[in-house]
Amino acid sequence: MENRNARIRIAIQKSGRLSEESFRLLAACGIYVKPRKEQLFCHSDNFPLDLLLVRDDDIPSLVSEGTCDFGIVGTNVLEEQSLQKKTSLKNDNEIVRYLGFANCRLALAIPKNFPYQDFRSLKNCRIATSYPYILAKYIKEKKLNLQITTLTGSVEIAPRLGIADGICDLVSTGATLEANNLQEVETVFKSQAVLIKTLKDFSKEKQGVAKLFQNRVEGSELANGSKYIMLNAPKSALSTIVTLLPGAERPTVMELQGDANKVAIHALCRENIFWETMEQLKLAGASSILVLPVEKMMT
Ligand code: PRT
Ligand code: ZN
Repeated sequence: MENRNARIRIAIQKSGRLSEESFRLLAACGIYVKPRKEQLFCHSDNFPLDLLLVRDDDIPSLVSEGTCDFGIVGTNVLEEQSLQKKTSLKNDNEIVRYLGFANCRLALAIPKNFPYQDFRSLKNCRIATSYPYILAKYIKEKKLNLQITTLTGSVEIAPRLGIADGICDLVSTGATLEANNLQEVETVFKSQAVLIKTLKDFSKEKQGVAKLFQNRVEGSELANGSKYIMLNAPKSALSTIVTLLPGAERPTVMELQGDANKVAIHALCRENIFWETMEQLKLAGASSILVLPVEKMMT
């Protein structure tokens, strides 16, 4: 019978901007979970992992308390809650990996007709935000005096309602600010999704599963930004060509049969390869250039 203590539990957002990519990450790790409608707890049949589908705001504390072993959340939520908890609870989780999705920034924005020169123009202004702790830390560092008005949603309409002079809210494309006649003036905090892990102790069996899971996340992340390149080149161009390969480590170089002056070069590139790089390789003498995606990687 399967040992229940050896299953890991991960909290991810039920529905919202983090959900799709969180599921995609699990799939890239070869972990298949099929949540049924309205089901908050589901398990994977092919990996000892259970999923808890919740609101993103609940994820840091579920992981801190050890109800879940891992979680995927934005650093905005993590930072806000850990600044808030500094006065009460200790934050009991760690970031194990930056995941590179749900990128956004917490920014200060003001009405377009506001006479703004630099952040000192905001002195004594009322700023509406859902992130009062991150904003308080920022203004303390900047030695700026502001009045913070905490709102839980629809922050962007606060200036129009006359309850604030400006806002501090998450921005990704800037379309919401534009639609509300606001201009972005300062970046307060840059955010992206992260994988967090509890600092509570794991049983020995769970430790093994957790390590396996983290290795798969790392492997899929590494593979994500990597390409495998194969090309032929004159031996004399070898050193130039190797310097052109982005993020390549120790390429394999093989002599081509029937042509002692030419070699085949194969390399794993840890960065994307753009058309410009291929054109430069061709100019340096490379031919038959093939770029292949890397699906999985284990180092
Ligand atoms: O229900 P639940 O509490 O789980 O979801 P939520 O409504 O709190 O969060 P959700 O799904 O909106 O966002 C989840 C996480 O995605 C956030 O905590 C961020 O880490 C990240 N993220 C990335 C964003 C954005 N981009 C974003 N653009 N979160 C919110 N926005 C909002 C922003 O508040 C503003 O209203 O989108 C609007 C601005 O977008 P642009 O593209 O018009 O600039
Ligand atoms: Zn939320």
